[in-house]
Amino acid sequence: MKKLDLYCMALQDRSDRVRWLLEELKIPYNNHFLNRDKGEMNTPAYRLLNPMGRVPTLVDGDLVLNESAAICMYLADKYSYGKLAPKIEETALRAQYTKWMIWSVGSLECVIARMFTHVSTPEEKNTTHDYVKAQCEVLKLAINPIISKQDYILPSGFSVADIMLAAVIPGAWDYLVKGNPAMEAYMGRLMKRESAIAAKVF
Ligand SMILES: N[C@@H](CCC(=O)N[C@@H](CS)C(=O)NCC(=O)O)C(=O)O
Repeated sequence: MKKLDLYCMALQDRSDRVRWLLEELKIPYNNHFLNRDKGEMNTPAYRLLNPMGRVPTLVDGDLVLNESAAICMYLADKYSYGKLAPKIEETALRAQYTKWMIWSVGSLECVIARMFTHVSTPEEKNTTHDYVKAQCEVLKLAINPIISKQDYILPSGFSVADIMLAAVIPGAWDYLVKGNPAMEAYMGRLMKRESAIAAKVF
């Protein structure tokens, strides 16, 4: 099989979940590390792959894809359909899966990311952390009841939705995981996976 190409800045940016999934699927791939400070994400050649000059970008033959959640959905459908991604015909399960994939970036990561972007003064940092902490209490209302009663986010077992969640959750470890036994156990299970270790996600 021809190697896939994964563009990133480092192992622990938003390419982490894609790399973890590639390891789970045992798909051969090349990591292409781009140095933002040297302008490598701003070259005409890279802007053709990602017009925003961001990472990750996956190239699989003729397909060029951005957005980490979309890349993971694509890979799971193409290389692990019905295993790491529920089939379309499993309508209710697929709906839950899609919901968690979108939730991981659209509800969770966008909140956590504020701790990197909205912290330019000590006052702003305090306000941001208070906001993220409060939001995490709301986010826990969605996830905690589920991981308290089952090992993985879908009742069918481990899926790429767990990869997305486990890659994003540590960004707010103190607010989501610390002192939360269900989440500690959930993260413990996922952090032990050989593929996560091979991909150096944590
Ligand atoms: N929603 C996108 C976010 C992509 C993103 O913002 N990536 C960061 C690295 S983790 C980036 O490329 N930052 C460089 C920049 O914004 O200049 C995804 O999940 O792929």
